[in-house]
Amino acid sequence: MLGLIPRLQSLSSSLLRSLDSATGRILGSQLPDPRAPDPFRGLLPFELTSKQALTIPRYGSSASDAASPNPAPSAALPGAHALAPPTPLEGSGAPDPAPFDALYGRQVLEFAGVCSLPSAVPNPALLGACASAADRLVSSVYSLVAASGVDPLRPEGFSFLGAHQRDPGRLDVRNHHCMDEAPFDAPELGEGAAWMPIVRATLGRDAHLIWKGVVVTDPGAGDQAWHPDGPDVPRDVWDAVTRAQSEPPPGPGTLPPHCLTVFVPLVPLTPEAGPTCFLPGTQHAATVAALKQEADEAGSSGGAGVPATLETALGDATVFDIRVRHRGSANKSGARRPVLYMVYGRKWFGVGMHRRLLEESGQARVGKEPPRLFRLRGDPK
Ligand SMILES: O=C(O)CCC(=O)C(=O)O
Repeated sequence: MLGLIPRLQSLSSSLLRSLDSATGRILGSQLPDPRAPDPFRGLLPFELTSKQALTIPRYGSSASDAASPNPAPSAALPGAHALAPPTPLEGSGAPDPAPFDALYGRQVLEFAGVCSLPSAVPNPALLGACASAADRLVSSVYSLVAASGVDPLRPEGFSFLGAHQRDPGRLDVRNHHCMDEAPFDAPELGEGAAWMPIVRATLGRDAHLIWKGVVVTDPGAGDQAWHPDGPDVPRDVWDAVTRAQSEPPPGPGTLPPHCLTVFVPLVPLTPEAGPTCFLPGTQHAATVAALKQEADEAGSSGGAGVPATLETALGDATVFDIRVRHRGSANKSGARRPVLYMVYGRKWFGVGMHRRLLEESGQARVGKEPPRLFRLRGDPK
């Protein structure tokens, strides 16, 4: 009788797990197990379509406890910060939350290409100051565009160095010099950011910031087209750079991430404001092929085209591999929707290689940079 209770308990937990898995399949989202040696056993990357499935736990949380195969970053990860005892956040009296599980973060990024970090910037005052600064930046960029003789409201948009309007009502301003000034220079948005251990675990300890900017979407702007944020790095280029650095070449299959973007929405991304949507796993050629097959076969419902729609609360961050297809959705709220972003690359990947790959893939005109509108980060004053 005594032996029966644990057996019944284990039976009911395995029944619950099967039920969970069946419900997940019906609803289109599966949950990985961060504590398992293979967290994605039996799953396909495009099945991780819920925020919960893509969330990285913090060290010490029940989802990433002492039984985790991922030891604390200090033990396992060069470059990740040590698991320090919680200290109060400046001015808030609240304890500093434990770091995110960086090794699991890397696993999710390699598998699904996108992950979610709840309360990564638990500082509403800072985010509010960034939203106001983003508003001022938009006004100043629109004035500069108008002064250059281009109508900032023309339907075909505009493209200057660091300022692009590809779709009506959605302005992307990157590497403006103000990104190195207050409030954007806050440590929790820079080297001290909660995502940095995951970025370094994924791209190497010498990963570096390439771009920092804001995408600001006006009320009334529609859904973006699905897109990756840059061309793939061809395997021969990977092989050449790793050979030149005496590093082992990448293994067969999907190449590891070379560049990651971190989105920090400066307002909550509710269904009205327009969450960013991702097609998990689209950094893998196999997922892209499955998507294409679904598009070609009428009535097919393989699942590779089901997006992960990542609604966010203020302070949440989303990290993604730039090869993953994503899009900003329509802003149906009455307010502007600013998203701060940081783009990080492996030590050998930067603006120069990105530009070269755009030119080689026919996505940019050779040797023709767009005109400059303002002083960029790092330019002499
Ligand atoms: O605004 C968003 O949610 C995504 C923006 C984006 O992906 C882009 O501008 O390339």
